[in-house]
Amino acid sequence: MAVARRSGIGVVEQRPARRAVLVAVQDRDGAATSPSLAELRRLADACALAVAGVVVQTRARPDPDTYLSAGKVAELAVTAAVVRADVVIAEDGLSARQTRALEERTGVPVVDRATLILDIFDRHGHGSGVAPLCGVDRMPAVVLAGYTNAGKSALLNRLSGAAVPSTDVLFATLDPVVRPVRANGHAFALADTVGIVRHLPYRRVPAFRSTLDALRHADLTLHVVDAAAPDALDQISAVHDVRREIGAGHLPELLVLNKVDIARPAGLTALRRTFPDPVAVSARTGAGVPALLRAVVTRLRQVELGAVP
Ligand SMILES: Nc1nc2c(ncn2[C@@H]2O[C@H](COP(=O)(O)OP(=O)(O)OP(=O)(O)O)[C@@H](O)[C@H]2O)c(=O)[nH]1
Ligand SMILES: [Mg+2]
Repeated sequence: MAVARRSGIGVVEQRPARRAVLVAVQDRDGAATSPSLAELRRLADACALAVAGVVVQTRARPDPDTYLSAGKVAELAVTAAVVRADVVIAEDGLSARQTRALEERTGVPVVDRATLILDIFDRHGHGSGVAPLCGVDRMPAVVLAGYTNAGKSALLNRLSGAAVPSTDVLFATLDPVVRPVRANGHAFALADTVGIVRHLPYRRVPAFRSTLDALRHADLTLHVVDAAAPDALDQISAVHDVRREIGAGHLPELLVLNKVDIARPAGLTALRRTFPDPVAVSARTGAGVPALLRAVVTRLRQVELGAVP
């Protein structure tokens, strides 16, 4: 892939994909590290958009009317024109007024990070209320779901090489992420989600909203189970209850027995007896991961979305 650099407008990748310009407002600390801008790049990648330019403004908070200052809006408009951008993607959530202001001044559709994530999960491009960005290039959406502490984030890291915090704390993940994964000639978008626990009114907890959306729109759910937990069977039931409750019970699910490095053989046998076709892995050691990727690709083919050019 040819890569060219032009001063002031970031990296221009020359390939036949739709082009996006990323735009962000960051305080001084954020500008130095910018993990969420790196994530926005990966999201654009998951959506088969080429990042053709990046415009960052250093200021305490976004302008309530125009998101950026007048000078930066002008820079964004020039950048979008120079790279012939198909879309501008903002790191922050945008109000309708900010979106309109940026679209008027750049002449290019403007979306925010949340819309991009919804688009990745929206098979038909209707849910987010905008024209689909991912369109025919959309990758299948695979969701890591499961009881809290099962190892979802650890598995996302293992499968995608990403650095998502994975710690022995309940609800370690409260800001779920999506990463592109390429395996065996196929590509899919893999999403982490917030862990499920028993007896929670999910619909009323805002932090769960994106998890519930992801579960409802997934092409395939990887139901991650802590196979070392003494109550693993109950945890599986709790997750199945939630899936049913939100109307996602009938969608394709692959059961992934995680932590096989520390699970007791008797516990594994009991799980295998109850669930016929699980894949056993260890996110920690990597055992079983190639078989898991093969199983994901096979299941995606079965749901007729696996073949990504
Ligand atoms: N031994 C072992 N530990 C694991 C494995 N996978 C994850 N863990 C540990 O289990 C704990 C929970 O892992 P996470 O990846 O944070 O679990 P999660 O499902 O994302 O948890 P929440 O986001 O809180 O719902 C961490 O201490 C991990 O290091 C594994 O395969 N083997
Ligand atoms: Mg997590």
